[in-house]
Amino acid sequence: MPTPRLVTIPYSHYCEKARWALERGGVKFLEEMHAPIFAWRGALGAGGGRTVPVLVTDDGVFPESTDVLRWVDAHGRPPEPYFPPDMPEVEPLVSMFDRKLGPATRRVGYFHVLRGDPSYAEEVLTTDVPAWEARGVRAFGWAIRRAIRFGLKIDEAGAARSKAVIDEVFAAVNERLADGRSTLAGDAFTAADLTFAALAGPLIMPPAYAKRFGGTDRLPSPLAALRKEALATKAGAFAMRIYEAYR
Ligand SMILES: N[C@@H](CCC(=O)N[C@@H](CS)C(=O)NCC(=O)O)C(=O)O
Repeated sequence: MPTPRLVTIPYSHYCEKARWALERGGVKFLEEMHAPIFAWRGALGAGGGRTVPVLVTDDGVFPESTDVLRWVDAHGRPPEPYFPPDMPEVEPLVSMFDRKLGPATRRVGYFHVLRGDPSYAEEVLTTDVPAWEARGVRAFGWAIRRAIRFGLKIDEAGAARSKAVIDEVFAAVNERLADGRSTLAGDAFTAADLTFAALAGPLIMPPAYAKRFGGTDRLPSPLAALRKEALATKAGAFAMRIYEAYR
């Protein structure tokens, strides 16, 4: 079969979720990386919607990160299935993280990256993307940052609301972990663990993901403070442990 192609924004946590699932599933794929805004063209051109990741394979186009995990279950060799048929609790957990946690950590992450040093923001936005897109981001940096802020409703009030959503999701995860379990559903690593850890990424910044932000030492200080606070929670420490054990 032709090599599957994954269209991404390199630092996107939904893209990290798909990349992690494919790599762990032993799938060889090509990653086509774009800067934000420029990614619309890549995603639509691949047959997806406006968002990334989009996985393009022989047997279809998958424009949702969770569908990428399902595709890997069917076509890859993950050490354990992401959606075990006998664990119905995995699906609603993944869906809750996709709907609530992902948008919330993205807004908080963008809020702090975009309002800090513009050259740092530019570096995050352009690392690993085609040279012409990077030139475009540099030339129209202010307009691109404004478009992201506008498109994703990134402002002080939005970031505060999103932080409250993160706290709510973390509280639900803390509660789930209270019985001492080592993974979220049953005793096996599943899509629920992978999705929680990947989508908590912009806050938890495990080193394997933080490299997309220049490493944990270069995080804007308010984001570094939120990271410290999150890592002190059971859920935050859990996300880090999942990264270390399964990424
Ligand atoms: N439900 C989608 C969400 C993906 C998503 O929101 N991707 C963001 C990057 S983190 C994106 O492409 N945003 C571009 C836009 O909204 O215009 C999934 O799970 O794949």
